[in-house]
Amino acid sequence: MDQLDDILHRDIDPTETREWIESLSAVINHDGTERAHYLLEKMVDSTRRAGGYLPFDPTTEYVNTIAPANEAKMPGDAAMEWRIRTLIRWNAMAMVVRANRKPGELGGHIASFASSATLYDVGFNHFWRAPSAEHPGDLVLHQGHSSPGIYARSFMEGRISEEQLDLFRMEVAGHGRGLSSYPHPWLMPDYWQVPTVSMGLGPIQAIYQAQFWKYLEHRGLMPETDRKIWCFLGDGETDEPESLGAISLAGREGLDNLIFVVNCNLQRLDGPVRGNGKIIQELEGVFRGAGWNTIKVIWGSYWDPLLARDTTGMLRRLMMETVDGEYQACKAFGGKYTREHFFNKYPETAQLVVNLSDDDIWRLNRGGHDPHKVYAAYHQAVNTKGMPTVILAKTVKGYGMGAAGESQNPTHQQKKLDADAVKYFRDRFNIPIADDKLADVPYYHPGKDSPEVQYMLERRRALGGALPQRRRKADTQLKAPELSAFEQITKGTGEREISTTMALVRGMNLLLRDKQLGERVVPIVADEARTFGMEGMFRQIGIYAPFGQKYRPQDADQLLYYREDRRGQVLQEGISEAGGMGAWMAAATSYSISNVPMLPFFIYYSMFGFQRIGDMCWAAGDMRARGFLIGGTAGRTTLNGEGLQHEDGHSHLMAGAIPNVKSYDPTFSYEVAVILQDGTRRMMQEQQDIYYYLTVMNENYPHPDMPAGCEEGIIKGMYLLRDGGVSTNGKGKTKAKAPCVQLLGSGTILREVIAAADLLEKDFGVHADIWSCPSFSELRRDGFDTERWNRLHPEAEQRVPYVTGLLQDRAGPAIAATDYVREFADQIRAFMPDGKRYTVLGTDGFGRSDTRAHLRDFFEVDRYWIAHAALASLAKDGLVNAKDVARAIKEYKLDPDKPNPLTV
Ligand SMILES: Cc1ncc(C[n+]2csc(CCOP(=O)(O)OP(=O)(O)O)c2C)c(N)n1
Ligand SMILES: [Mg+2]
Repeated sequence: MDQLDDILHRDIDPTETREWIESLSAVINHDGTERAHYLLEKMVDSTRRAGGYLPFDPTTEYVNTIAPANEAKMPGDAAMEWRIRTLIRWNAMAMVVRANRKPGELGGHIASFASSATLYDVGFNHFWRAPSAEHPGDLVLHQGHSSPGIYARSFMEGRISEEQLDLFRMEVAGHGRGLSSYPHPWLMPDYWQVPTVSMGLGPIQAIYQAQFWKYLEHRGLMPETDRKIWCFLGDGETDEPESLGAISLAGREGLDNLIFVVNCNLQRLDGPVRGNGKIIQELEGVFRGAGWNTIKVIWGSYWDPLLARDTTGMLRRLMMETVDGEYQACKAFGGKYTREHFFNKYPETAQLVVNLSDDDIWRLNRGGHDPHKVYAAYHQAVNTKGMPTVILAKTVKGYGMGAAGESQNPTHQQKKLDADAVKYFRDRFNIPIADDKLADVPYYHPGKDSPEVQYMLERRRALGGALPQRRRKADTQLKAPELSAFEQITKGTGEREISTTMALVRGMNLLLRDKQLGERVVPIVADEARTFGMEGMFRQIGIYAPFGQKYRPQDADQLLYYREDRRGQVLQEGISEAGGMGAWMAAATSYSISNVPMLPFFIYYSMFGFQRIGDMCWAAGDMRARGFLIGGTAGRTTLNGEGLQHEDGHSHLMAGAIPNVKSYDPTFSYEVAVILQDGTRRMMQEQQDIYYYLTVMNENYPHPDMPAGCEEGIIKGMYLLRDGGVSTNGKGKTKAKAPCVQLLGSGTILREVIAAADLLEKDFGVHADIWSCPSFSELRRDGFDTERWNRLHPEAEQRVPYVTGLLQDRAGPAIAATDYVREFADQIRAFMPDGKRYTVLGTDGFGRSDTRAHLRDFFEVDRYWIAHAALASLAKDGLVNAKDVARAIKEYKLDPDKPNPLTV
């Protein structure tokens, strides 16, 4: 590498070099840059053919991509915008400092927005359109911890009051008027659109939002416009795999509706991002390689004359050689230091600044702080066709904070400025607040009639209105089909065996045939459509391919061939669950972001959902996504051969932790139908901000007809599937003489429960009621809610939790078994009627590959283990003898010395 560097940077014949450059300039002047490019490519090719080794170099010089002569000129009043920006800077700082002078450790960030204020300002003043009658609006994803700057602008615009600024991070005390720490649509549903603060989730979402917009346009569901998605991210944030992991998709699909702005302040939380390298160069290489238009905004206008005078190329060389750690030090230590440690490295560069004072050197600004440079970059970005754009803007972390934080390693967490630091800030930005008022760090508002505010408002009016703003509901309300439309899956299958996955896919197909909803259904897969029997959709509705199908598919002669289409409806995201989830989130929030409600289904291996992309699932709840997540091949023993990494036994616990997720583990096809219908009604028709998680399985078995009147129980999470005739009239007394049990189950293990009931009856004369429990999680929510209400209303008539109500007149202990860990079914323990013993079986432990029968024996959830657990429970209640339990162990060949599956 060093040798190569040497060859590239050593000039053995500067005269010859100059001649070549001059020839090239002549070509550019005469025939334009494209001709020059063509000639260069030819020359590179000839050199290669002559045997020359020309390594791929994805980076360009460490200077601005747009030469000064090619910069679009910023319209408007730059001095006025500077003034507005200083006031926003001040108020953003003040809200954090004031919050942290109160008791309560509220936190907040100053340094991040300080570095990106200009990047936001230019966008707000000149580029970002709000939704209006004329335009559907752009989407801006803000860096989460820059939120104070966004609030400060809204304050200036009169959208947020001073009282609210003082309620920053005080959302409980604020009673709905508080300002959330970061962008959270859940907490500020009229304001924030996309949660971004979990690093990496902003960028990946932006990419899939952009893809989804093209999808909507190509499918004719949204008119083609010049709408853009602007995603702001930190340079440190690019280390997250989610930030860069999907950029090649954006390049491949030519997402020219997408603009990334990477705020390259060279620092993250602990220290420099690439102290020993240059993050901007690294990112340039990565993005260019992925097919992005890459615009570096490194140097501000004050550098232009210096660069123009750099005839020896030594300044450029110095710029390239200097690492980020050193650049950071220059901004931390000032002009004198910069002269000594930077410019004085070479006589040629020292000479360039000989006439500049140290203060002048200090004022040599970075590109991201120069609105003119930023404007030129944005202008080029919005006019770029056929590819996404990334703007790599070099900034200073803690810009304007002086000794309190500017370019200091710990600046990220600086939130308690002392009197000197506040005074410095005021002086630095000329804020008209008198010395004797400074102690309180008061907000500054110039008045709604002031030229500053009038200017801001005029700019926003011209761009369609205020931002950020979020739409709560789509204008179109889509009607869900009645349950009768799902007759194909509410009717039993007779002898025929199918899986719940097949039932689900049939249900989706029924929705696809719905006149109004059909085109709104978005099936999303991450290279597993065949796994779930969805390949029929390839042909039927096509796979979305932005450029159509340019080849004859291998299986073209088959009925269900692999059909790609510009108007295709299936989103095939390849092997990327994060991608599938990103696409799902885009579709699931389309009602809000584009006023186009869609009904997405993302179907994936359940193990690779909430566990692998759980933070996106959480963000989806925050952003009020609406749609179905389908955990396929679910169940630790039902997915059998795939083993430890595939067999899911805990996704329901994770789903249940997200407040607005409704999760279900159905057993029978009619249960799937009821959940699908109810979910569609609630999300599409009533526009409730909830989403669904369903596990479906790949075990085939016959499905019965839907029993009358079970719908409500399915939705609430539990209903009586088979009445064993053991209900009591009085409390705790059974009419039947024989011992009785209550058996509960969900998913495929419910079938083992049913078989266990038969064994108990046949072998031990024990009667059983059988309960199907499609949602232990919903039961738990109801139970705790009721319990809480009762506690708070001690004198009112006490309410009965749903589970309690169902079981209180039923005799015998309760036993539950599922294909998930014990905690899953254990969630309802607190709501067992008084005195009712509750035993839970589950699949705690690492999965492994084997047959279903072996696995269910191993995890102790098959019919024999369930029957045995029922007998053991009855014995504890004194309703059978220990001998009966021992007989079960013997007859069912259960090994008492078998190790606990949790431990092996
Ligand atoms: C997934 C995740 N990990 C860690 C954090 C904590 N965190 C918040 S901001 C930050 C540093 C951000 O640095 P950078 O992306 O460079 O942004 P800057 O503030 O410098 O603009 C960290 C580590 C987080 N928010 N999300
Ligand atoms: Mg940073």
